[in-house]
Amino acid sequence: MERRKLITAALPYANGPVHIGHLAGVYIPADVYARFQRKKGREVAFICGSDEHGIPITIRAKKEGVTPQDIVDKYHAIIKKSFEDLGISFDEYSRTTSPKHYEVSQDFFKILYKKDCFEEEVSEQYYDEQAGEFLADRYITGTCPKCGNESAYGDQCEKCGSTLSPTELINPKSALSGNSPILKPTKNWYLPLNQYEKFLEDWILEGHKDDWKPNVYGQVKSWLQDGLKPRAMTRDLNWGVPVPLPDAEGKVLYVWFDAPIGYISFTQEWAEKQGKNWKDFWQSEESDLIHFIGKDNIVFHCIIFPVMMKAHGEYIMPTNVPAFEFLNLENDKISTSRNWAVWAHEYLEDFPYQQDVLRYVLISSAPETKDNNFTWKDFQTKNNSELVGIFGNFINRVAVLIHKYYNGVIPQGDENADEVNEIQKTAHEIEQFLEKFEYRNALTSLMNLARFGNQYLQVQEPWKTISVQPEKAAASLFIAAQIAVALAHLSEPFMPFSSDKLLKMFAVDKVSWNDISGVLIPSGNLIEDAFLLFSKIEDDAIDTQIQKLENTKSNNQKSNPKAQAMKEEINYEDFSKIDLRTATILEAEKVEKADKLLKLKVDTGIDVRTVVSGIAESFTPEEVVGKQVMILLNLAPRKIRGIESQGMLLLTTKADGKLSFVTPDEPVDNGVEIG
Ligand code: B3M
Ligand code: ZN
Repeated sequence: MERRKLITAALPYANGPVHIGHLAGVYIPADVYARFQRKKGREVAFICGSDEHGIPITIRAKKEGVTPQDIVDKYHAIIKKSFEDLGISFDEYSRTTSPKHYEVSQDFFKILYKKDCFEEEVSEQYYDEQAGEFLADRYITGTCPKCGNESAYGDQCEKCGSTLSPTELINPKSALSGNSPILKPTKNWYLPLNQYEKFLEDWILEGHKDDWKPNVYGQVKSWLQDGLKPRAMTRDLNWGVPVPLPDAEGKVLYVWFDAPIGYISFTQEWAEKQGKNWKDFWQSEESDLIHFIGKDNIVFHCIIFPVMMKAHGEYIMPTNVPAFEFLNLENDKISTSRNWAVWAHEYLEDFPYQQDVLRYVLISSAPETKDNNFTWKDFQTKNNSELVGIFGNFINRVAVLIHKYYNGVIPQGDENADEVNEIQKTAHEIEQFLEKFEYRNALTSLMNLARFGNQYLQVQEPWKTISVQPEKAAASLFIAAQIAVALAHLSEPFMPFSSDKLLKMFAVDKVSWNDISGVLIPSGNLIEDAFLLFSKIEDDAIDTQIQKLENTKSNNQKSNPKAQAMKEEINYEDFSKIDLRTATILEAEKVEKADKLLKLKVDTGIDVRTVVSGIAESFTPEEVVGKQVMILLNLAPRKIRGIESQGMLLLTTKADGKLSFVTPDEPVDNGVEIG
C-alpha cells in the first residue's frame, strides 16, 4: 500500500499578513509537494492554520491599542484569503484559538503530566506590581549590559544583537506600566530535553544523515553538541491556552508547546469532517510526517516537538523537515516592521489572475540551500522570457497550428515515436527532484520539456511541410500536441491555475502522475480555441512596484523609527468625553526625592489646581512659570508621591528626548475648550 503523507506548513503568527518570504520559504514548496503527492495517488493531509498565541500577538495588539482577539481575527482572515487566492491547497486551515485546539493541547499536556514527564521548578521572574502580571521577556526593557543601549529587551539587545536574559538588564522597566518590576517566585513545568539527547542522536544524527537537508542536520547536530537543557513549557501570561492543572491559575501553555499540537488538532478537525481517522496519519507506521518550515523554526520541529511526541509515546516522528533559508527583497532583508516586503494580498490586487507567475518566480528562486533574492526586474524577465517566451509560446504555437491546418482536430501520428518518451522521462525527473525537495531543479525539468517542444517544432517546421509532405506535418503536430498536454499535466503542482486552463484548452481530463506518459491526447480529439496563457509584463507595472519600495525606503528614513502605529479607531462620542482646556502655570517647585517631577499650580480658567508633572528633567521650575499650556481637565485625580494631581498637561517629545509643551500658537484665555 502507498504510504500516507501528512504534510504540515509552519503556522503563521496571526500578527500580520503573509509576504513573499513566507511564500517562497514555506507555503509554496509545501503546496507543490502536497499537490504532487495527491497526483501520485497518495492519501494526503495538508495541514496548517494561524498561530494565534504568543508574545508577537500581544505586542501587536498593544501597539494597535486593541485586544489580542481583535488582532488574530483580523489577520487570520487576511492570511487565509491570501492562501486561498494563491491556490495553496490546504486540506485544513484552522486556528489555535479554536475550541478543539484548546481541548487537544490541554489533553496532550495532561498526558505528559500524568506520565511524570515534566519537572516542576520554581524560579524568580519579573513581575509588574501595578499591572498585576508577570512579564514576558519582550515586555521588559532596560540598559544592555554589553553595549549600554538603554532600550534593550529582556531577551535581546537589538543594537548589539546580544541574546540576553531579563535579569541581565540594568535598570529594568516594565513595558506595561513603565515601573521597575520586582522578582517574584513562580512555578512552571519544564520538559527535560536533556533526557532525550540519546534518542535524538540515534534518530536524527544516525538515522537521517543522508536524507535530511544539510542545513537542518547541521543545526540539530550543533544543538546536541552544546547539550540540551530543560525548557519551560508553561508561562505566566494571560493570553494562551490555560494550563489544565488546579494550581496553575494565570498560567498558559508556552506558545511553542501549543502551536505544533495545532497540526494535530487541525488534522482532527479535518478528519471529523471527512469521516477519516486522524490516527492513520499521526500514529501509523504507514504514514510519513513532513514539516515544511523556515530555518528559524528548526529547533522546535526537530527537537522540542519530537521530544513532546516521544514523551507522549503514541506518535510517529517526522520523516523529514525540509527547512528553507530566507528570501531577501531587492538585496535587503524582508522586514515587517520596516514594511520592506511584497505582501501576498497586495500582489494579488496589483497582478490579478497572475497567481502562477508569482508561484513560478518564487519556486525558481526558492531559497533552498542559501538565502536568495527577489527583484522585480527578475520577476519581469522570468515572466516575459520564460513563461511567455518559452512555455506559453510553445503551447500557443501548437494550438494555433492545429486549428489552422486541422480545424482543431488532433492529426494522425506515430504513437511510439521517440519524442513521446521524453514525456515520461520528464515526469520521472520531476518526481525524483520533488522527493528530494529540489524545487528549482524540478521546475527546470518542466521548462526543459517546453524548450524541447519549441526546438522540435523549429526542426520539423510543419508550417513548411504542410504543403509538400502533409503526413510529416501531421505527425509532428501530433507529437507536439502530446508534449503540450504533458506540460498541462506536469505543471499542475507548480502552476495549478495555468494547468487547469491548459487542460480546458486541450479538452482533456486530469490524469494521475503515473499516467503522464505515452499518448495523452489521441488523434481525432477536438481542442478548444487557442488563447494566450501568459501575458507580457510591461515596464510601467514593474516601475510602479519599484517606486512603491522606493517610497517605503524614504518613508523609513524620514519617519521616526520609534513612531508607534495608530491606536484603535474611536468615535466622536469617545472624543467628546475628553475635556481639554487652555491653562497657565502659576507656580512650580521640585518634588522632594523625585528627579523627574515638578509640582505645579495651574490656572484652568475655572479654578486653580495642583498638577504633578514628570517634566523636571526637561525644565527648571523658573522656566515653566507663566507658560500657557493645555490640560486634560477631567482626568480622575491621582496621588503621586503623596500629592494629589488633578489633571494632566499635554507634552510631546523632541528629537533629543527632551519634553516640549503643546501650546496654542497665540496666547488665549484660560479655560477655553480645545477640540
Ligand atoms: N508561528 C513561528 C513563525 O511564524 C511560528 C511557527 C509555528 S509552527 C508550529 O516563525
Ligand atoms: Zn547591546
